[in-house]
Amino acid sequence: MNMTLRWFGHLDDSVTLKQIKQIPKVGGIVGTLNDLKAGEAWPLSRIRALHREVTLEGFSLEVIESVNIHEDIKLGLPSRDKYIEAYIETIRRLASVGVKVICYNFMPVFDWTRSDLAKVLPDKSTVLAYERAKVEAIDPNSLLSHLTGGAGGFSLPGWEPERLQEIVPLLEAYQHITEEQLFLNLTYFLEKTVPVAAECGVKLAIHPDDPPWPVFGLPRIVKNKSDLIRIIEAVDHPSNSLTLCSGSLGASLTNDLSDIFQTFLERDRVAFVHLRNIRHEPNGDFYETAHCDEAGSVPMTHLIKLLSTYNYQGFIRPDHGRMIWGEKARPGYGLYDRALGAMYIQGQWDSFANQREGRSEYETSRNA
Ligand SMILES: [Mn+2]
Repeated sequence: MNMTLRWFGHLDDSVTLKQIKQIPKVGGIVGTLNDLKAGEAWPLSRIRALHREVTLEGFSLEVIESVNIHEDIKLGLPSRDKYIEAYIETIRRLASVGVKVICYNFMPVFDWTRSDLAKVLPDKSTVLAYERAKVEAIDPNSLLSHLTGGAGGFSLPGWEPERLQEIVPLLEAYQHITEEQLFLNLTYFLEKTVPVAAECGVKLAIHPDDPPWPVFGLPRIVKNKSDLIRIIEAVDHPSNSLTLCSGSLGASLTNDLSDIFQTFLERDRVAFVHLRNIRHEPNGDFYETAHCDEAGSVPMTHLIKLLSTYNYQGFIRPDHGRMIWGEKARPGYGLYDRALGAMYIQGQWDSFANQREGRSEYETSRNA
């Protein structure tokens, strides 16, 4: 397991690399160039600058999240080919600096949806939350201003205003796209990109829909186990891989996280893991919580044990954390709670590794 933390770059993150360096065991940064538009080939100079910045602080840069996919690819428009060409160029350039995994999603228009960026929990920490009734009562444009207004000036990944300027015509364009058509458009994209990724030693790792059900009537095709099986079989190659996100998949009460993790670990198609805990309300709404088992509905210890049992060698990161200790940061991406999450995951991992390898914890500490 390679522990990483997501970082949005020195211009767009309240958290510094030097701070992340003080979290034990975080060896890699999950980087991004958040300001680039979907469809644009990432400039090699920018990629190299990011790589230099991250490696100078002693981290690896082997995972990128996200290289966003242009809507024309998802819509299957004739112009998709030029955007796929640009995507392929980005894959090649990222591979040239040693990137191994590219996390992306295939959600139409919105990368993720929440009704609240700062729900107050009883201990006064704040978290992202989803109330179905609130989301259904609001039009997408108002939700956009609600969310960007509550983000404290930080850009929200996937909710960049430029990208969403054309929101109404985009929503109309998707009126004709069924889930079946969207899946065919994903397959078309994978058929072109996976061979290049394979040649470069890169794994494409699709992120599940968040939440894993249709929002604003838009089609969703990365919701559950059968969707994930269909996707990895569409182009059956290890470079067509998955990001398993416990918070996104776990938001649906019908998803069995234990079964999903086992299925794809067994098939060796997990390139990246996001561990986030959420708690379900009785009506199916959910809010995000601290990473430990008792804080939420996700069987976190069990999932870490599965990763250990399969001797998972890929990348992992604590996903969204709570905002605690008065921190001002991008919602979900504060330093403090993600650091606590990283240590919870790492502690469990060490404990299972000791059990698996028949070592006592005393030996481990003596050898350190
Ligand atoms: Mn995630």
